[in-house]
Amino acid sequence: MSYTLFTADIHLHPDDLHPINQAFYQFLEFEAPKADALYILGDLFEMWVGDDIGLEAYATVIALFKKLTTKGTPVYLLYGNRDFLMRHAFWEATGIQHLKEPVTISLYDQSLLLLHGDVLCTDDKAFQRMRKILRNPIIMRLFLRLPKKKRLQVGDSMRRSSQQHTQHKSETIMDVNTKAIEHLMVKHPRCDHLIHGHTHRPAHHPFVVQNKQKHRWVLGDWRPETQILKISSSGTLELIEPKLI
Ligand SMILES: [Mn+2]
Repeated sequence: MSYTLFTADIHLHPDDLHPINQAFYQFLEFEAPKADALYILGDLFEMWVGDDIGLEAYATVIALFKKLTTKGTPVYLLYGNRDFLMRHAFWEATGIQHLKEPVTISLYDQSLLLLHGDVLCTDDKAFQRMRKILRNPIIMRLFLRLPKKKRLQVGDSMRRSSQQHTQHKSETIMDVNTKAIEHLMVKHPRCDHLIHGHTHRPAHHPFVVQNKQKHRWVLGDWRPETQILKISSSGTLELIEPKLI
């Protein structure tokens, strides 16, 4: 039976020998080619501060993606809160197709709604304020014009402050907001399944909106055991741990 795979939050490290990178490379080489398609719902990279830096730093995975897409497995990706500065050279080098969130897709007769998930964390006001600034097209353009060294410095300091930020916040503040989910589902009434990552709390949450049964699937990260979503052509959805050789 054919199937499609969904993953998120791999947070690839620039060091090829990092165990997460190794696990993901194995997955791309041996598991992903068996699927009809692969969807990556954000935060594939720990940090992406420009195609000129990233394509070099992540050369191994870029080549693996190119091989996968060239051999005929479509790969789709939407931005995460860590990696939203991939531009033309990235799509070109990998053959990955860019999706803009929130995106609805139709798969094996099911209507799915996909997003990274950070926009649903509306209780974290400081995070949302920062997000708005960072995703401003003018700010992004100015940032990408900075010299390489400067971009790496800014990226590093943002990573550090994000780590501190998450250490001191309560679990509830950093989780998704129920109202935000309801609002989103009302806006997309045909979708029965919402799939996202970001919180690193893999789970299946059935819920009801306007008397209709809905499902929220949260993807896991890759630390250490991962949870990805498999949707079979028969219509079943399940969170699975990919076999890594
Ligand atoms: Mn994230």
